[in-house]
Amino acid sequence: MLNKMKIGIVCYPTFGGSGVLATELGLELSRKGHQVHFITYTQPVRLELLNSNVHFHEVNVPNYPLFHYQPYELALSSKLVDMVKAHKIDILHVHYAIPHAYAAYMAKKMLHEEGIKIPIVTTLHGTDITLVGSHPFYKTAVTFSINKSDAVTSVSQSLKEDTQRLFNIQKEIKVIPNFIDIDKYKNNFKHCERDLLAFPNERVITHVSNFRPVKRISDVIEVFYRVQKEVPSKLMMVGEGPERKKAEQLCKTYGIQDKVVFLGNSSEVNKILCYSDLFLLPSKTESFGLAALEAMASAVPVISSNSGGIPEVNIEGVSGFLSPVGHLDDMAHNAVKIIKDQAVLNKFKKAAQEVSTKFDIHKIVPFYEAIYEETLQNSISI
Ligand code: GMT
Repeated sequence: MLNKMKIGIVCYPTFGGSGVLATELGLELSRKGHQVHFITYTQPVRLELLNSNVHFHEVNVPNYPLFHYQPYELALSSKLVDMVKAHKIDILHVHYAIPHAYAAYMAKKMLHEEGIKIPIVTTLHGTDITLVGSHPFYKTAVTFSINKSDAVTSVSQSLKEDTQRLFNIQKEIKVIPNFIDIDKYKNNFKHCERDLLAFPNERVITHVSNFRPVKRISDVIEVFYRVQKEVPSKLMMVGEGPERKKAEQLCKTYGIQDKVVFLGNSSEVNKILCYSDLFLLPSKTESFGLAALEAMASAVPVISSNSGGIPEVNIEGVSGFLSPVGHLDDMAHNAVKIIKDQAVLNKFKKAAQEVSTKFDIHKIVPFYEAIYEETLQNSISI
């Protein structure tokens, strides 16, 4: 029987995968009876249910003309100290190393001065390691704060290996894969308005991301352009980000703007996935690919690149197909193979959903609880 804990969660509250994962984790922990405190600069997007076990504490960074850069780490570490003391938080779980692990370590040191012990669990999500964290401007501080965490987890084996390759890490890194609440994605939208978006003879292809260069948004359009020439289809582009304009322009260049719908950020991703036949994720790198897992849980097969941790989620020939980054003809060929024949599509849909059950919230969250328990035990005995 696990003890009920008071857990502080620090994350990016936006539409990114790490924030979504952290929020879903906090909500599930609260349902299991733990008291969860989200400490972040705005209320996380998926945090809708404030209840007696879920609390949100906003980090404010006051503007001051002298500052060219606002010192968020400073405000966050002060807030962490105050919240740990005010709510007697047992453990801090920080998602995304930069700057959360660093700010948490500062808070830990400040609390130590007052005789308060607070262990820190850091979860590495991907870009904090592969894209941003390994930049020479950040690397020293990122290495330091990972090594100073009491426990470190990564969302895939691939990310663990990347971290060990790119940084001098002495700490053990435990792999705890991302998860989703499978029940939320079981098709409850049988009568969804598919007809509003596509004709009955058309397939619906979907992409969901933050439209950053790492997602290779133009590859999504390129693959779709090839596919729709062979199978009548519509493309749903869900999300916002710097590559959106370029993608819209590419659609115009190809004359397919009437077949591609840019939906912006949506809080109804599961509804959109419910009427999708195929999901595209051609990313340059992806530590896990939470968006692909959400698609699979909705019985949507995935055409993806084979980079990073994606092969740990999307299983070749079962839940979809994987190609080397930028192999657009191969991706399009595989996509057509899945969607052109209803029987084949049905087989992939079923298999994708089956694979996704491995990552169900009820199977994965106990691993985090075990890490908290173990970390707390170790910190008491030190
Ligand atoms: O995908 C992004 O660019 C956002 C980023 C984030 O931190 O929110 O996502 C990363 O973390 C997700 C949750 O663990 C993973 O599913 C994504 O694969 C990972 N993104 C990359 O590695 C590019």
